[in-house]
Amino acid sequence: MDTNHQLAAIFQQMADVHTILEDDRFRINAYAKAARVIGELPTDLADIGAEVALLAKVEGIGKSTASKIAEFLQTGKIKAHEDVMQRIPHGLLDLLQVSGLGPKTVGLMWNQAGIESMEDLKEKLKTDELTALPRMGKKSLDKIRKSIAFMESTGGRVNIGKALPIALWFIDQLKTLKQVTQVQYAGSLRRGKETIGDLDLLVAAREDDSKTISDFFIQLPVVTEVLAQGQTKSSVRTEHGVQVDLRIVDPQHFGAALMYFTGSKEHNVAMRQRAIKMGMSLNEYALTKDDKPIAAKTEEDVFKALDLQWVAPEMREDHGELALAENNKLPKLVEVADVKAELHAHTTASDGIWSIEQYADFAIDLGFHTIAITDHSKGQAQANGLNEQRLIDHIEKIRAAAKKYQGRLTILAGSEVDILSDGSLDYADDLLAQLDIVVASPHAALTQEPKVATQRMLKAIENPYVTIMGHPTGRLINRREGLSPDMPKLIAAARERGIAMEINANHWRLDLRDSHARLALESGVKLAIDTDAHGPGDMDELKYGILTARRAGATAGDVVNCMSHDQLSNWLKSTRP
Ligand code: DGT
Ligand code: CA
Ligand code: CA
Ligand code: ZN
Repeated sequence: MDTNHQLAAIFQQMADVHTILEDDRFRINAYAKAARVIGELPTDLADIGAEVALLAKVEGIGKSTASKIAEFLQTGKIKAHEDVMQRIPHGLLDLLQVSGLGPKTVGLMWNQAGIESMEDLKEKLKTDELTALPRMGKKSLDKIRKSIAFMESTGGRVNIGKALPIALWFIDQLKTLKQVTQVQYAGSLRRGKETIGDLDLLVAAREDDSKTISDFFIQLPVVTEVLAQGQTKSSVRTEHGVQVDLRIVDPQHFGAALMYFTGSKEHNVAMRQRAIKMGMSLNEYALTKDDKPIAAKTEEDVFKALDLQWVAPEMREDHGELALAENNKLPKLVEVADVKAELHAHTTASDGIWSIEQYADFAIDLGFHTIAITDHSKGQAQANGLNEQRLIDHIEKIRAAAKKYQGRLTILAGSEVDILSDGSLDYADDLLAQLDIVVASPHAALTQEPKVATQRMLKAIENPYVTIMGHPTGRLINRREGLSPDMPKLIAAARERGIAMEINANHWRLDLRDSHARLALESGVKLAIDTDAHGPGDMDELKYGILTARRAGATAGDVVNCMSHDQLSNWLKSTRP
């Protein structure tokens, strides 16, 4: 985890814990603001260094926050944080993970009902006694019960957006050892799955050095528990609650080991069967024939010796990838570098923290030709959604910015229009007609019955001004189940209309999920991969959307964001009356 993320998490935790303790609002707001500002910062605070005066120059960071940051950069801790953590039972932190449970409510539960842990809460939820708490009705209790049941059904898997930075941090640490010649993450993370059971790291090194390496690994500061330490395999648990497995292999076997530990298990089984059919045998050390090694050093060598194209990790799920690889028919999967347009971004007009110009400059830096500004519609009052008059004014502003950037970047006037619970859109058609692009997404009524949800989405897709169906289930990974509409029906309707379906790249959403995106592609529906950016940092999320698209087998040709400028503008026109 990089420094900014660590610090943002610490400040957020201080804000939450002070809220639980009902401490003064002023301090809570200051910590919450610090968390927000640091989380969105484009520069790495570690690069600025532990100098209070310099840190305080960063916009949005005051003196007192700056001195805490300096303390963290010097010591790896913040005393005020450690002190406040002593004042609550740590079990309360688990409760904050429950969707629908904020720090205020957790504080009430602790003070007035003596709840100190998830176990306590579950016990109390067996009856309705918690309705005695202020603002806690039977409906709220049901929501909390549902959230807990959903969390438990996820089996402790970690979101990829949390797992990837942790893996990269470990890799950076391991790279500092001169004994390590190669290091790579494997497992479900390398396959780009939306959640990760545990992290699998693979290091190439001489056998003599493995003790030095595993000693270093288990003593890293984020390690809270050592689950196993052996000659070639060690396992630890980290302060983020993630298990990390480290395997140390001989450089000569690195490719075979990487292939094995990347999985999936099902893909490995198919590979082994193929090897056997060809009179060979495959394990985590090598591909061999009559006990003589044929290939082991790189994955490419092993695939080649089995008469296969190299299969991208995201496709290794035994979904027919070997048949494609055998016939040289694997798709050339889309990459982050193929993306030339962002079509879903929120500015300060609604709930974003960047202006139109800030997005435009950033898009130019990324080498994009187009960006669409799509603020929230009026139904999203909590996100400061725009009413009709504000949208009309905003369109004017966007047009003015577009003029200013003419020749360098196309700026499209758009909206993320709320799909209301009955499927009608939040603006009338004559207003939608003034926009270049319309992303229609559900934000509320996300517990509807599947049949009702299907009708709702179908009605939205039929609106002639919709260009992209945004995050159609509204799920939040590990947090909210969202809608379960009949996806084949939505996809058929989207195809009929010629509109795109979004893979929202935000790591909490990834909606369309991999399997839905695959269905869309199979029906010839184009994908849009957008970050739903609200400010700096958010556009880094693109990689998660790309991984999801790759898992679905998408090529650049399947993704509207990868079209050339003219293709995109023609496609947009083709979707509208
Ligand atoms: P996860 O951690 O649940 O998100 O999923 P993976 O795929 O990372 O699974 P993990 O960590 O249990 O094992 C990493 C890889 O090692 C797995 O993808 C394939 C390989 N592997 C582990 N156990 C077996 C096994 O019993 N048979 C085979 N063929 N491969 C295995
Ligand atoms: Ca794993
Ligand atoms: Ca593992
Ligand atoms: Zn949005």
